[in-house]
Amino acid sequence: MWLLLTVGQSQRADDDKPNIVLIMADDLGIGDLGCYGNDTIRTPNIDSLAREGVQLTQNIAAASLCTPSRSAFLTGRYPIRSGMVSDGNDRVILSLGAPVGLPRNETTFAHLVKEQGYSTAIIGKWHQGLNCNFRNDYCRHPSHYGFDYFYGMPYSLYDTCWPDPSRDAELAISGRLWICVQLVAMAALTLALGKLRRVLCVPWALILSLVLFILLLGHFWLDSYQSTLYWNCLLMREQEITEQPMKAERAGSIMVKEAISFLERSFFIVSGKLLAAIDDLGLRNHTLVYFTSDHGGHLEARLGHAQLGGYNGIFKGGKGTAGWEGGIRVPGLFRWPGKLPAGNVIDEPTSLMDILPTVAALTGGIVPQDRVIDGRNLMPLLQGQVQRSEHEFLFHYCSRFLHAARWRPKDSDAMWKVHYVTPIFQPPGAQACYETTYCQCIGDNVTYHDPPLLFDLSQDPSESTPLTKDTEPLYDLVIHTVADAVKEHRKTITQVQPQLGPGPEPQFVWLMSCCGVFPFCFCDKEGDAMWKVHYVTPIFQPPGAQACYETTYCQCIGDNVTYHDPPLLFDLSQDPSESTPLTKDTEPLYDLVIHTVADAVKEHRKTITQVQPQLGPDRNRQFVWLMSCCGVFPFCFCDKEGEGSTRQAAI
Ligand SMILES: [Ca+2]
Repeated sequence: MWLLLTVGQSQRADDDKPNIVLIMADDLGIGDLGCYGNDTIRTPNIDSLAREGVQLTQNIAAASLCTPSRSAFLTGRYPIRSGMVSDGNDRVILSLGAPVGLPRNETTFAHLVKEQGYSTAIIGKWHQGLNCNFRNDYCRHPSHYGFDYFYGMPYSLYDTCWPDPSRDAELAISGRLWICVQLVAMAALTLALGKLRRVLCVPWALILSLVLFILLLGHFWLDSYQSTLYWNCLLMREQEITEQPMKAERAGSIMVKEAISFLERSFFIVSGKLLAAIDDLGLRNHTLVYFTSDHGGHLEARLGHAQLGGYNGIFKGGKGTAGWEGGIRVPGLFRWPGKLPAGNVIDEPTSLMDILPTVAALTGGIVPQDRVIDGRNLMPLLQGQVQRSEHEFLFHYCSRFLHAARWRPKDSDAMWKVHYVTPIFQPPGAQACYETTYCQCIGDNVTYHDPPLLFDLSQDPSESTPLTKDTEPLYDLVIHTVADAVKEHRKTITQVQPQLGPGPEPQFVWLMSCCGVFPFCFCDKEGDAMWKVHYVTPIFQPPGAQACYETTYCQCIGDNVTYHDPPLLFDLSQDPSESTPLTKDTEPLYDLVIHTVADAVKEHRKTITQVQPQLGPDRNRQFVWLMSCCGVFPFCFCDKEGEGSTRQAAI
């Protein structure tokens, strides 16, 4: 699932101020991409960015989970500075009913470029909060953070948002429970009225027990109804909910369409996928494209033995592990033809927080001066003007707890990494935290290291063998230098109110977004129709069958087909099994669709040239002199295969 952050200029860009397209994948592991060494998954479009631009091999997310990583990406600041952390193990916003999110006084890169006259849009996942005091107040909507346009998920794409056959039964039961509640309520009401009017002779105990039964059923119904699926899995366009619950399986394609559509509105593009669309408009040389992921792949996301959550290559850990590279080392690709050298690979440490100052430098935006910005302008490094990253130190937080730090000395090729806290992988022997779904930050599931663990990533990128005083002469120097840097860094941290945790955030039912009349929140305004028009259909036989059993195959013309005038119409997005034809009464677009498709058929027919059919009546005649023969006709028998190859074929 992609997050597409598109920031475009309202007019055709001049050379100095490019259009900017930032693409952030969700949970994509660095090992998932061909340009980072994956040889089983084909990622040609992303690989082309590496080929035509600059590839960062040590691009670091500021956190290993969605909410804080994205906060840091947007603001150029460690999440601890904006309060997008907790005092416990809870690190993401867990519900749209929680009155938390990115504080409004934070400045995002969208704010900066908007001030410079850019049009800005965010398409995809937000996950930075939504409401503050009441339903649909949208106090933390992207529109308050510099984005002119928003389409996507205000929350996230949790497992519960995906169609899950194992949930079908639960959802069906929920629906039936609601019917039961209504039926029993009607029965109780009828009995009570009958008793009061002295028409029925039933004991009050029975009526009372029915009422208790209703309350019980209602409780179960509400319980299932309050699930994430209904309250958190939804799509919005600007400030309107367009789909609740969201249909996750089609959300990805809608996002891409929306991203292109935003470019179209800004640049009059007519067709093509996102990158192709940029090329189509001739904006290739005027557009900076950045590709990254919010953190490493989710190792614990598995179905049986099948890995679902991404691959982090040689790096240890994944989504949720704050210190190990697998959680925080992400792809980093920049393309700006003519301005950035093609095919350049940079092994210096860079951060997702660098985007804000980089974008500011490119657009003339002014980086906020009243707060600490942790990111650095990457342009000198990307353009080859400097060889070294400005990040001598980077700090790796788990929530508000510092787990590790890296040091890139200015005068050596070493890449030191010091771990103060590491998660305990479970079960024993595992390489991830399968028992807790995500690795944790504090408590019994982590190990506190004193002395700290030390690695040199330039020699041991997979952090397999900690260095000691015996194996590394610089051990003491490195440990002390990094400890001093941590101390200095901590002095720059101002205490702010944590937005998250500890413990599950309070969820308020009056904050839950709703596209109908609460609690009946269902809508689908996406209009992602897939029309299908049938002019001729085969007649299934025998009557009542669902195939052509009497003719072996269904036929094309003649008595065994039905000619439809008017044609049959279905919307496959709503009725994929083509069970109920739409009519003028049931589908307002009926005429429009029928005529549009008829026109398309007419145009298509114009492209068909009459040629002699190869098949069909009389064409399938058989001539004995055309029959192949391995012997002397008509004695055509042979077997030159041998048993071995037969056996092989059987395998
Ligand atoms: Ca994520």
